[in-house]
Amino acid sequence: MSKAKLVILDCWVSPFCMRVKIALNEKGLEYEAQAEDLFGGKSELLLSSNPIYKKVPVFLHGGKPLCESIIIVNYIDETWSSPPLLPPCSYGRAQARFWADFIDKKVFDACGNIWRSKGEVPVEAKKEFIEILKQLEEALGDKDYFIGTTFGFVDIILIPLTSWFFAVEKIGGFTVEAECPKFSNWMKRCLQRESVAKVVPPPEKVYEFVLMFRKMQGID
Ligand code: GS8
Repeated sequence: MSKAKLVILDCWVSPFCMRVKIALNEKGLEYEAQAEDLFGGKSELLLSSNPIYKKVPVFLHGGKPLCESIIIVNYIDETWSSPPLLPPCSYGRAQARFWADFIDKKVFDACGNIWRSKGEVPVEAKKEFIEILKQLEEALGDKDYFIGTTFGFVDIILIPLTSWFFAVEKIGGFTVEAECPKFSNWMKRCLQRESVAKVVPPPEKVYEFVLMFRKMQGID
């Protein structure tokens, strides 16, 4: 096992950074989270470690940078094998990666189409968001977690995004619990885990951030 220093270039409200921190917590690893000021000015370290996208998270393993949250979580799982986040068989791993990719392509943008909207939230935006959650709910089925019986890769990729759902619900005028009760129960189950609870901010704080961001962008 490697003992090199672990650093994450972080932003508390970023669901992508939360993924990396949850994965590190699941592995029981010590790390340093260095807060980036994404509005005021990014650090030289961020700009030099992620010159392509200039985004957080960046994960530095003994000073060597890695970018893109899903790639980082995969790397963490490969480097520190216990407990495993991905299933043991290649078919299970491929399924987990399919859902992680689906979540990345769909959920954040669908949230944004609601919380960024000016005036009345378009009915189609709400419909699309609920539709995506229903697809995820179907994939979850009667299981406690997405792939397998234990909390793992897909749960880590998805749960941070739900910290923005309260803001989405307030602005969109609906509740996830009423629309997707099984999904909502999965959320509650995951949020009780220590690795997650330590990292995911209170939804009201994210809502305040969203309201501030809307003002900054001239939406309100
Ligand atoms: C997304 C990272 C990202 O959007 C990943 O790591 O999975 N696909 C990437 N990071 C945002 C903060 S969260 O919205 C960011 O760093 N934004 C700063 C910027 O765009 O300048």
